[in-house]
Amino acid sequence: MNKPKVIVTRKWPAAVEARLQELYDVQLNETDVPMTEDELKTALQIADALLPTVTDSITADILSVPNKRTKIIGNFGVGYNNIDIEAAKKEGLVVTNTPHVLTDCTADIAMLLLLMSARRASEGDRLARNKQWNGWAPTHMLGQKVTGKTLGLIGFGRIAQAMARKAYHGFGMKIICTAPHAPVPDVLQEFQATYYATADDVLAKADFISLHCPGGAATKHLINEQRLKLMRPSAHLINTARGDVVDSKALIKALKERWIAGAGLDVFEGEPNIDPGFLELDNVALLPHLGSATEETRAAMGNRVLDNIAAFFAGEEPGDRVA
Ligand code: 8YV
Repeated sequence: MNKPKVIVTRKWPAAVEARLQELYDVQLNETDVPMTEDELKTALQIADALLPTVTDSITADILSVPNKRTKIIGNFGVGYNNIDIEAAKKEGLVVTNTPHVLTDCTADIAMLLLLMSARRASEGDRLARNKQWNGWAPTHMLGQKVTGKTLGLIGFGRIAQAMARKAYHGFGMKIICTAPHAPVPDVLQEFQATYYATADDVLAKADFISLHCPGGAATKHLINEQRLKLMRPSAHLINTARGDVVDSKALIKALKERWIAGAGLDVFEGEPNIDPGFLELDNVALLPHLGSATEETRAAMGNRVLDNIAAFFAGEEPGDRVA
């Protein structure tokens, strides 16, 4: 039997690419240059499986290309707002993602940004590098204490719970959260967390807000000017979810006019472009979408995609099917 044809849109960790080469008739992307819309359309016509990432926008137009051969899209990433899921369903395509394996590393980055923002780490690093440090002083670069403060989680899925675990056990933080559905009492009990029905309740009560909801139309600009004004002037906003959950212009205004104390961002609207307004501000820590960027996690994500397509080609239900 011929091996299924698989197209990988970006460069993956070497060990996973080697496994792909053993198992499939695979087209890798050595140059790592993202594929164009036309290349993605052609890929759907010649491959049995397409393996995209967050940088590939798999639109309804691409998915409706005639004479498709592709039956499964194995997304390398837990978030799948890069794929038009309704259109994929309409085209009869199976779509999978990579949950669980990136939970802790993404929560680590959220915690890192929380600490960076609270303790003014980016600003301090810039000061040291630019030789502007004149020496220790009792009132120099004071930030905010983290231990004992209230962390408000918007969304309470796997990554939010991992963040709650680190914050509660490691930093003695008080946990409050909101999500579309109230979590089961056992889950809240682990962190003595309090659930609120709306984001507005959490925004007003927390010292740190961390976003953990999916991207897409339903959460676009969830954090807008009006909601930023609900936050405390001493509060910080952390975003490791998706850039478009936050209205960038509103956040820049909030940081500039000190409606809030600071922000830590790993994701951006229209990334890799970052609104230049952020670059002029000292009270924002910026990371280039590093949530899952560890050697262990990126390999595990690739292997998870392989498990999903292997199940599919064996005629079984893939473990992480989202469409
Ligand atoms: C991934 C992420 O690296 O998995 C996700 O949803 O945001 C990232 O951590 C990226 O999506 C890869 O496609």
